[in-house]
Amino acid sequence: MSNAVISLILGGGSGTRLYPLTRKRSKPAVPVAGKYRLVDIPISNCLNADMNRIFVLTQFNSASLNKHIKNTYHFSHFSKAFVDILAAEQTPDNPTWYQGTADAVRQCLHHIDNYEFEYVLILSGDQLYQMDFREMLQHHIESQAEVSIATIPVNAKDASDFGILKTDNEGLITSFTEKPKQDVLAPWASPVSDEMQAEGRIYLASMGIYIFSRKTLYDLLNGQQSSTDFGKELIPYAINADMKVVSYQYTGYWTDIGNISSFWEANLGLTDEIPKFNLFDESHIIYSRARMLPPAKISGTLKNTIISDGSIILDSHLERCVVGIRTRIGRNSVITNSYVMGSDFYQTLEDLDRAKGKGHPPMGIGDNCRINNAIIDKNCSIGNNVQINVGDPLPDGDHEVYAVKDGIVVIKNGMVLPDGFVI
Ligand code: ADQ
Ligand code: ADP
Repeated sequence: MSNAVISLILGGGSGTRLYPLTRKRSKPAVPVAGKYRLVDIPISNCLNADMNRIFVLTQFNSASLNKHIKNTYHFSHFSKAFVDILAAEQTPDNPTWYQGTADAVRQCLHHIDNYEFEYVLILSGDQLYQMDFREMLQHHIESQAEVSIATIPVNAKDASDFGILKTDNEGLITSFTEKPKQDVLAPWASPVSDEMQAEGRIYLASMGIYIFSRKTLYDLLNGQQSSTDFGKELIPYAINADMKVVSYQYTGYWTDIGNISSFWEANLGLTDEIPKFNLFDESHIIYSRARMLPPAKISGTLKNTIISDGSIILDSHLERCVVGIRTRIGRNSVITNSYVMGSDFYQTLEDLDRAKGKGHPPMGIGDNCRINNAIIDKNCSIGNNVQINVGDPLPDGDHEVYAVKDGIVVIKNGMVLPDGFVI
């Protein structure tokens, strides 16, 4: 049945919630877990389910996304598999960017028209989870659904960030409200298992993962031309129009990583002794670019820390950190609760001389630094004796070399922090 599916990954709108990580790249290209990009997560879930005809819909077509997809997802000439990027494009009929998730899919329909498929799997590009979409498809077929929505129980605090729904005893969705405010939440509680009840997870949330039967998707998108968003308009419309919209309840780990604090937490969660998201599961491989980097070389001390290929860590101490590819860290630095994304390339001796001539430190992190609760974007040069976020809590704000969001300092891509810089 997997051959009957086309997958569409919603790669992101303006990307403001992940700013400044999306300052120079589209959201799907944001590095995650040291060596992957956000888009690798939904693509890998599709490939693991043998659903290997995949489009990534993105608002802008950054060079790094293109390059990553082109360099990573190669398939045999004998298969029909592909991963293609569809960037918002101006056409004579459509002079605008994607106006929302449903509009993005509507504007791409002409690209998928000519393929053979019966179902369209629509995925968000900013979630961390390992789900077998074959089970969801099976459920969609067996329940003769027109639309299936993957759902998960959440607590009251989180419920306002999601589409919340209610079902009948057969799992048919009877009502849906997009991101309800806290004061109107109470009537939206659903019966859940004892375990979920004990955790206060009594609201059934949409995971933003949909399967549409082909005709249903075309009818809805063509019939409701003014609907631009799935959660806000099209899904509530389909339910109110008595279409068969079914809940597929998921019980595994799933988290939305659409903003800086959830992104930071999800990455650092990977350093737990038994992480909720399992990078080591051979039946759910997360694919990424094979880079032929040398192994990491470490002479410091590490606690609950992930180190990616090609890194060089001298005598420093790291605790609860994710360290990305090609990271260089000097001596006597202490880094805690941070995601250091690493570098896209190694500096040559000539590069280093040139940088020195400009008074710039080498790429990576120097000696005697103290860094806490931070995300260091790629290709940053952080000098010696730099302190980041080790003093009083910092207010949110956007500055030239960094931004603070929810108390987390994000050093922008490629920035240079001279010796002694304090944030
Ligand atoms: P949100 O995630 O808040 O809620 P939205 O901002 O529409 O919804 O994003 C869904 C996905 O589409 C994200 O991956 C986003 O980056 C991407 N996206 C948004 N606009 C886009 C555009 N113009 N072009 C391409 N991609 C775009 C949705 C549902 C909720 C549900 C949550 C679960 O609306 O009902 O609970 O997902 O996370
Ligand atoms: P990865 O997948 O390893 O993160 P990408 O190929 O997506 O890497 O990005 C690497 C980026 O770094 C590319 O844009 C590449 O052109 C750039 N790059 C590689 N070497 C250098 C260099 N010496 N100086 C500047 N940019 C470089």
